Amino acid sequence: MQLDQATIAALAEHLENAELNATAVSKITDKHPDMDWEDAYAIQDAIRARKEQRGTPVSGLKMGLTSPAKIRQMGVKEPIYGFLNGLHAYRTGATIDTSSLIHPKVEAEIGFVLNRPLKGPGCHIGEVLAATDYVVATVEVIDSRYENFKFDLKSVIADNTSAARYVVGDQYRQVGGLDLRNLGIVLRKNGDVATVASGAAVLGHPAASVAMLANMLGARGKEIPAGVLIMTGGATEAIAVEKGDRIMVDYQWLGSVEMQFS
Ligand code: 0L1
Ligand code: MG
Repeated sequence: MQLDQATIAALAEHLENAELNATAVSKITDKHPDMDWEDAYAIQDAIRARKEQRGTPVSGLKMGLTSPAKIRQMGVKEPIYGFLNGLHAYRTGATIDTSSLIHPKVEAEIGFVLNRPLKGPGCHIGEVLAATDYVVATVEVIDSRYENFKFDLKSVIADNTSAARYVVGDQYRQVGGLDLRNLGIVLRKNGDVATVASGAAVLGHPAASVAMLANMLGARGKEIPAGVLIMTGGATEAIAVEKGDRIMVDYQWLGSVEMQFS
């Protein structure tokens, strides 16, 4: 690690305040160009600890940058992970207030819930599918705390991978007999098709994203707990939204997820 504990704590407070005040800041590597991957995840962990100390529940985990569409859009290449804030969970049909967000975007994701914990190294798709309780359609609302969504990988890891809100569908499906690779996704904004994708867009198979998460956590001595939501990363590129927009995403076999931005 390159940063001392006081700097990590100060950067966590800086980024969390940017989130809470819905105010964009410049990317933290501008002032800390030598920070490394461990520093980046340590800042994210410190943000999580600040929230948990205030009683905020952590409701799950997320992968980011797992599809070619996202990698092309953001120009940063490696999958990364973050945590989900239980106070920011919505059900399909929800209205989401944009006044507490900076520059929100939506992306369609496939969610997994496990019936037993998974830990790497060596976790693979077969193990994930055997441990899957159900899959569910989800939409992530991301909102980078960085000006104009401009960042590098370390800055965005520290900023909890732009996690802001998420919306969950109401159909829970077991994976047996489901072809998750060929699961089609159509995202409509105000009635017009904005983007389409299939499950294979996520690392070839969305369960590969869960396996990668277990392996990334395992490398840090952690695991994926049973019973929490795991978002596998945007299959589509992220679509900008603003007050008044209506988003509807259809997922083959998993139903739809809808939301209104107010
Ligand atoms: O969930 C995501 O894919 C977000 C990854 C971070 C980059 C971004 O803000 O798009
Ligand atoms: Mg995402």
